[in-house]
Amino acid sequence: MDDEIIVKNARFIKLQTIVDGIDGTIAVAENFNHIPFEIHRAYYIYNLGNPKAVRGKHAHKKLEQVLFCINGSCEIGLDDGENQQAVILDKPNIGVYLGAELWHTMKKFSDNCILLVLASDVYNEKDYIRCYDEFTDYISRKK
Ligand code: T46
Repeated sequence: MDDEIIVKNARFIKLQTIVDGIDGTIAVAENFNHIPFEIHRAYYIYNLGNPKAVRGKHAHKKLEQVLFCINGSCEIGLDDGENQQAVILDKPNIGVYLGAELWHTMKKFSDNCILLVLASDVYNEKDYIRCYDEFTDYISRKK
């Protein structure tokens, strides 16, 4: 698995943590500080007990997001239309930034996985590209 992200419009994000001794750790996400946009929606995905589940399989035209696996682990597949890469999320304070126009998948969820997503906008189905051929057409039209 790669330590560096080579696909366009993606990078790892490390949250500030405050280690409170044996009593726990706090991870902090602030707009335009740890998170490179203003957060307009947060959602989380859980009950990921199906080992064959593959989520995502789409790109967004404009939406920016940061994904954190705040419990357990999973694999995020990234594809900018030219480069493909898979990264593992398994630390609650290390997420992956997904900019616009990035095909992504989420899979290999551990039983206890909880995926937290911070998003730059509210839900809008019109922002999704859910067909891979449409995605590659969309990317090449913008070149
Ligand atoms: C993304 C990845 C990382 C809503 O109605 N409101 C919402 O806020 C969301 C997130 C989803 N939905 C509906 C849309 C679909 O009918 O829930 C259904 C499942 O959504 P989707 O198939 O897009 O779920 P994932 O897990 O493939 O993708 C989600 C986000 O939808 C997406 O924006 O980038 O997580």
